[in-house]
Amino acid sequence: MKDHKKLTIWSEAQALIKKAKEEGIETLWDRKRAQEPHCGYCELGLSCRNCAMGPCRIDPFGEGPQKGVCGANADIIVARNLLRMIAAGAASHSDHGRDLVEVLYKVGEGEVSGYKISDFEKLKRIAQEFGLSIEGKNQQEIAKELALELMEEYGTKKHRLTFISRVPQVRIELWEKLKVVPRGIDREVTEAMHRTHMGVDNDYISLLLHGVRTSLSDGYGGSMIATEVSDILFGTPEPRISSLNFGVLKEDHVNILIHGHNPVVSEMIYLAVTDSELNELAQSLEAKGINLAGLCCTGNELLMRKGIPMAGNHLLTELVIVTGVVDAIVVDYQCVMPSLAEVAKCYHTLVFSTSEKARFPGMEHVEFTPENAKEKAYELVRKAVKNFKNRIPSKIFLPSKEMKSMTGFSVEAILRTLGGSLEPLINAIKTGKIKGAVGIVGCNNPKIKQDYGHVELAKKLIANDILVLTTGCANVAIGKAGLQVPEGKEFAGPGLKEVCSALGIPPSLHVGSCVDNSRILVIACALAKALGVDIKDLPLAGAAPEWYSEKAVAIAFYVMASGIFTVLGVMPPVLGSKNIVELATSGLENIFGARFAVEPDPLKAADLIIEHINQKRKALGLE
Ligand code: BF8
Ligand code: SF4
Repeated sequence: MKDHKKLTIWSEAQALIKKAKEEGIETLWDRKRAQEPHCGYCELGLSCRNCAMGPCRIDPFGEGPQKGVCGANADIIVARNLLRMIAAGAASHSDHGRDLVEVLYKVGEGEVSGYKISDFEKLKRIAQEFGLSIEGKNQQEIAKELALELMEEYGTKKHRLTFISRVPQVRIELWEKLKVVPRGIDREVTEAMHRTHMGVDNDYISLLLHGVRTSLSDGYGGSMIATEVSDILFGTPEPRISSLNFGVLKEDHVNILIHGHNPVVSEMIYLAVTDSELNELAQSLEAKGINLAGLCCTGNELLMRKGIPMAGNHLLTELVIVTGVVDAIVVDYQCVMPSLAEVAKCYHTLVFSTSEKARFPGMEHVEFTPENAKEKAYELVRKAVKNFKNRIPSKIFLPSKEMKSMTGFSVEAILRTLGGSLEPLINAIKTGKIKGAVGIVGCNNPKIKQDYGHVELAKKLIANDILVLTTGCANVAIGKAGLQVPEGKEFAGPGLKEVCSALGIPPSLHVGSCVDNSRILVIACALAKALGVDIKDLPLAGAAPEWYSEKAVAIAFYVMASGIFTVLGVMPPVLGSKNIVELATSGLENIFGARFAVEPDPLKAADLIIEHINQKRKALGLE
């Protein structure tokens, strides 16, 4: 059976899976097969190990136990598990944001070399948004004061997070009524862990409302901080063309991959890779130069700001090593499979971990701090260059296909493209040239043929004149399908095609990494404010066709709570509670003006979204 063809839509990836198999390399697809069937209780959300009276499980068929030892029923257990997923996701995005805030503080203190303020205008703008006076203050002073304000967003002193003010007033009032306005980022995450301890919150609705509050502390807190501070430190992205796929690796160059999420590490590696002395060293070892490429979200960060190409998304991170031409991978944290070092052992690839909080067996740990990051980056790049000579020629196989992709659509860049205001976009929506907009976000999950969900959903939406915005791993998929270059307009319906031609933009816009979903929130808020309506009234939707991570659950919740219909391609572990399924797929509509749907078939998911957008247009009087 040619089953490698069923695992991913890309022929180059299929060829590498085949090569891995021939070379005896185990991949995530092999391990997934070994795990099947997955535990049914866990899939339904019906297992609990929150205390040592358990673990407990609820029998979904009603024959076995219906309560845990403490008396928790299916609703309570499913809700607690879901809240813990949201808390973990919000914590991950937000702790990443905190690492950036600490760098900003140290730049303000003048303690770090390598890092600097790249967008002073944005620094001033955000400082003013926080009520700071900038009069007569220099860059460093403002950076330090803003960093201290941002640290306070994580605390417990505030009535509500500062960026909540970006939200339309009607939505804030709704959140206030429901008591879901986030007060402090760490506070909501901590409270989520408290509420889910045995004997605390045992009302599934109250648990899920806190889930909403925790997710909002991510979307309008940790993630938004991560985006804004990354822009201040490393530059606000602008549209540019770069490339995607395994073909961005170069056989005659030293290839270094950066993987993870935080630009604090990858920006320093970028700095080292552009150093002339290290490039001369590479040439002296018969390489033509040093080639840097990205994986996952830290790749998206460098792609957005520096045009550094992307070798692949989540499920391709093992396969990229199988090419035999990767001289080093530098990882920070999140979505880094612990298997990478195992795969690397079979080739000459060096794998380095860099974060104090993310260790991996078999990786060499070179710890980065804001103070030593530049020096450590040079050290790692030097090691990678010297490793070029250790390549094993018989193991090299590099599928050379490379796809062009346009990137860099920050909110600022979108506004500039539109000529300074949202008016042209609003007009295009009003006239129906653009029917609506959909964020396609999130991961890969081996439960879905890799990238099939992303690509088919995006194609059908743009063919129906719906503008697509992408973040995270969805971006690589949709970019490789040719939809993120201006020529991609050929796939678009006539109205969207006309708009793309006039503006010179693709029908699907890359807005960044997963924390950059906050950019989509900013646009949605600004559109609603400009039209004088709530976000729920806009012809918008969100989709995560191949999500896998707890971060994606947090994202799904803050998108829904913002009033945006959200379609998931993979079932979350909730089917064990009829009440929660009913609430998520219909009851929420009456509370937040938005709900969830789960639809693994991307073509059917597109139909749900098109229907939803048509309804919203009708309600706005825009048929
Ligand atoms: O934050 S999309 S697999 S890389 S979780 Fe991970 Fe999912 Fe990719 Fe980025 Ni986001
Ligand atoms: Fe069992 Fe309750 Fe403990 Fe969970 S919290 S493991 S349901 S006793």
